[in-house]
Amino acid sequence: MPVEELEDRVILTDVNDSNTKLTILKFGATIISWHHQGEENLWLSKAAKLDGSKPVRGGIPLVFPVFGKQKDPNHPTAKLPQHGFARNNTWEFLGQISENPPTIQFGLGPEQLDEETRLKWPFDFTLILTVSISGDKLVQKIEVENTGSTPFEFNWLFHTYYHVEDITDVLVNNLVDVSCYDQLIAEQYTEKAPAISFHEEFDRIYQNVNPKRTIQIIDKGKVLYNLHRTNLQDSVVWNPWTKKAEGMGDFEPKLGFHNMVCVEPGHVSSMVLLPAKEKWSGQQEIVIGGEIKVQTNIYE
Ligand code: TA6
Repeated sequence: MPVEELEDRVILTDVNDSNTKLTILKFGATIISWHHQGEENLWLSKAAKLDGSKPVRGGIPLVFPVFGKQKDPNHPTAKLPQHGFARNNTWEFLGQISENPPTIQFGLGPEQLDEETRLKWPFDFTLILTVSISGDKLVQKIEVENTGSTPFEFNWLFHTYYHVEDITDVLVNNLVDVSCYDQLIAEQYTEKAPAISFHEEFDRIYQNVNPKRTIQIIDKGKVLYNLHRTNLQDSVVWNPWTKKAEGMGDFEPKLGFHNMVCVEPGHVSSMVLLPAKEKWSGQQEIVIGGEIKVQTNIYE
């Protein structure tokens, strides 16, 4: 059965392989599991709350309308919690829109937010998340509609936690020569590493990454994941390492940072301005395996 709706989650199964499937929690419309031929591709904390008491630690949380905490105290998103409210509310399951690949949708609007959140961010909007699974490919598309009469600004980001064997063997490539903001040292610079490696806490926002670049997550010379982006100009790369992992109560096991890397496409280095009655959309497409592709700025 390609689509199975349970009380708190939906299971989406590949039409050609019952061991290739997604589990999407209605809370946050968070993908908490991606099995490909039985192998899990996402990292989920053993202490992740799946009961709606807090955003899920792991899988693919959705960040809207603000990434991180808004630095401008006068901005309409300034009163919202870190990473906004999309990951922290239950979305409505809208059903299946396509048979092959099996494709489903979830929706979020002001009517699903509590009064406090609506007062903090008093805009009329609709979010429609479209999710599909097919063979070695997972596709997530977000559509943001301003259904009100005043423009609003927002960030969007797919906060993807990839599963890896050991972070110290992992490389993330094709971000060389890209401008980035290093959140750890609050500095802006150009990435000069041909491929990123990890040996300490890592938290960088790569800005305006050419859409022709495929960001690859490579483990011991083998491509694990290829990230293709549509209209998502930025990508955050994050690993909390020891200290940050210890500081997160819902991050378990504490050494689990060895088994995960976040590569998070979005529009976060600036705010998207959405005029009244207009729509914006962005998509991430993740494909498993394939060959290493070395792309440099000759593509720009
Ligand atoms: O995406 C990276 C990041 O912004 C890090 O700075 C860290 O805060 C991470 O998100 C997790 O944030 P969370 O609110 O889920 O603990």
